[in-house]
Amino acid sequence: MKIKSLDALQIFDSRGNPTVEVIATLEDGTTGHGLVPSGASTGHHEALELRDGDKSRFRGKSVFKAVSHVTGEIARTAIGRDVFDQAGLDAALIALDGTPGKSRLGANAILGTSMAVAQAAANARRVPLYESLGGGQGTLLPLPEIQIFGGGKHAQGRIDIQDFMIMALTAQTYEETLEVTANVFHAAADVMRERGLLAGVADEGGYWPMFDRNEDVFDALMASIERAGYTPGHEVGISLDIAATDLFHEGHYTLGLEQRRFTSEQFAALMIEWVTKYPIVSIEDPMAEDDWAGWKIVREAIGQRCQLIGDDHFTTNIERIERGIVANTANAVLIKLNQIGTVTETIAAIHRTQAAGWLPVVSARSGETEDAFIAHLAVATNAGQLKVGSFSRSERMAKWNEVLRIQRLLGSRARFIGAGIFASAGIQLP
Ligand code: 2PG
Ligand code: MG
Repeated sequence: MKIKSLDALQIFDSRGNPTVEVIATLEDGTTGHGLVPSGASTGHHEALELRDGDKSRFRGKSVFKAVSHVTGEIARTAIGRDVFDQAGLDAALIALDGTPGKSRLGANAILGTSMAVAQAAANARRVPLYESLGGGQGTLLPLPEIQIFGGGKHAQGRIDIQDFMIMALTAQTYEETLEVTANVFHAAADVMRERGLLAGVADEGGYWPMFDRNEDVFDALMASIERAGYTPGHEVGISLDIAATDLFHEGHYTLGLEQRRFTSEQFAALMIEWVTKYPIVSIEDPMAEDDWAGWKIVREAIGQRCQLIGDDHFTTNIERIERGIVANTANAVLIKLNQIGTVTETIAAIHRTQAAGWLPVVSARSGETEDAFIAHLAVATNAGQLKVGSFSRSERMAKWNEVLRIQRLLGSRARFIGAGIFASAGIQLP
């Protein structure tokens, strides 16, 4: 089955910023859409998101050039190719671009095409996307990591730490993880209201962080977990994304809210102290992207008892993941399609992570769309974990809900191991 045409348009993400949608049409009329997400706390090693930079239009953020690359050069390369040869198409797009960071055509143009073709292939096979992407091997429903408070760049720097999330540790089913989360999410609103701190939500749907100190969030989070009827550290664990790259300037880490400054060793010590003090089961980007020595300190101290996820540290880039595996800097990898820019490279990054005995965590971006591709990607690859932001706003709920639908489609083939995924990477939660 051949690709007959590619079309593209500028659409808008959950922050109201322009992004790319690609529509692939096959010779029998089957179509597939690819909607590209966009980050705010981006790593320097990510593939390039091409924006026009014309300040008179969409504050410089329009993506008309990327759109025209899809309908021009990219279409000429893709048309006539076999829709089922995703690897061949993605390799051809990488070669056509010719730069290491997909900066000529734009990773948004390339990824939109790659996703649209993957979806068209599933539609042509008349199977769900997870089935098509995973060759029928994907059956594991993910354990969600769900945000309760959003900070950092997703809350205009109101507090320094970016994501305060929960994980339902004793849930026996995917539905139960959502029930636990819904209870904690709504209890958190009650707690914030009573404290006079309720002020809407941040970019990913978690509560706006009206706190005086970063550590005050732990108190509010534990109170919310307890209010919902659970014991922190037993039914519900805390998960953080420090997004430490954003806190690292000129060789030092800074918590601006408290006007505290740290060396790498001191900041690593703070991360280790928090894991000792609070029921934290997972930390993403505890150290800045290129602070390999800092990562090693944290990994050696707490890597046996806590998931340590590299996001900016790895940028879904297999070369950086390889280097991390050799240096033993983490035990998990955040997986974001648009950090690397093709479906094939993303799946290869997941497989490399799994082959090392590490854990992949499939993730949304802070700027999202209504597309639920990542829910299928998580199941297709048996990744075991999914991070989509909070438990409000439809661009987030679209993904959580899609997993429910996938579960229905899988029927008795669906598997759920929940927090059992940690043990599979040798992580023993205390
Ligand atoms: C992250 C993501 C999602 P962004 O840091 O993990 O929370 O944020 O998309 O802004 O990089
Ligand atoms: Mg992150």
